[in-house]
Amino acid sequence: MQSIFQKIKEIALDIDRAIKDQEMGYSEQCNASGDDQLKLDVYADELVEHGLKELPIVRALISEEKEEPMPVHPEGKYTICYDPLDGSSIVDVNLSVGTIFGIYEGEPCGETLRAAAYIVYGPRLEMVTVTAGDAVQHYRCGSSQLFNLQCEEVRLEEKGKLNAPGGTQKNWSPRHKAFIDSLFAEGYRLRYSGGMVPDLHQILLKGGGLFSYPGTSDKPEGKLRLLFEVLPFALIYEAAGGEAVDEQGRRLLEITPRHPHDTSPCFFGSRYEISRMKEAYGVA
Ligand code: AHM
Ligand code: MG
Repeated sequence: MQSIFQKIKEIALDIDRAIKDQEMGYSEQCNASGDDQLKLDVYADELVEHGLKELPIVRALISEEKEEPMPVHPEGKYTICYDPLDGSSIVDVNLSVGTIFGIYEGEPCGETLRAAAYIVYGPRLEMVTVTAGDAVQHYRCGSSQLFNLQCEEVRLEEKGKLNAPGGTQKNWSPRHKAFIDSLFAEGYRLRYSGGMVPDLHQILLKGGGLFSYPGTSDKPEGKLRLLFEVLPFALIYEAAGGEAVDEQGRRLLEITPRHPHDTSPCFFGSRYEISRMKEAYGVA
């Protein structure tokens, strides 16, 4: 696993440079979920693919930007699913974006997820990693281009103060709206940038809160993809002492996607906010 994390650090430096230097316009393609691809999405995808392909331990790659899985080394152990540039719709306005990795052993699903990592490209370059069963680690890259360990065990508090509610409010269910309103009425503060990496990173490092992306009238299965976005963060939040569930209150890590690009409504938070969600949704 260390060879994969090491390679991810190298890829992070390459993508960070590309964000700063490359052209921002749209490519002429769209991805498997039907989103228009930026030239930067395509380039970041190539950087991840070329980097990870070098590792004999990698059996296959599945990218959010590609329709089909890509076989790599038949003898390899891990299938790595990744979102090369999450939040690409906010990269043009210079908000933070990220890259997310889920490292699976066998058919990718919650049960086979062995490790996860994400990179945040913000004013600083940071990385968070976890291997199943171990603590969540937080790194920051200095001017030496080295990732220095900032915290060897990131932990969520029992209850946080931040609320990051995703999706278009007009399309929320009345139940979801009432739940989100009740958190604000309790004193929670709105923190939502439109990038799940910086939004979840903020909640993780500030000790807790809730990030939600529910099923909506236009997207009943939510927007966020299981293999590349939802499951890696579920592993990280659970390992940090929080919880990650769907609208039935089921652990996201118990979900098996039927298709690599399947999405799921999702709720990530510290224990208190998730217990409030389960009560509000009647799934406690
Ligand atoms: P992307 O992978 O196309 O960038 O979309 C994922 C992003 C997440 O980072 C973010 O949480 C979500 O889309 C925001 O969606 P919305 O604007 O509907 O709240
Ligand atoms: Mg994404």
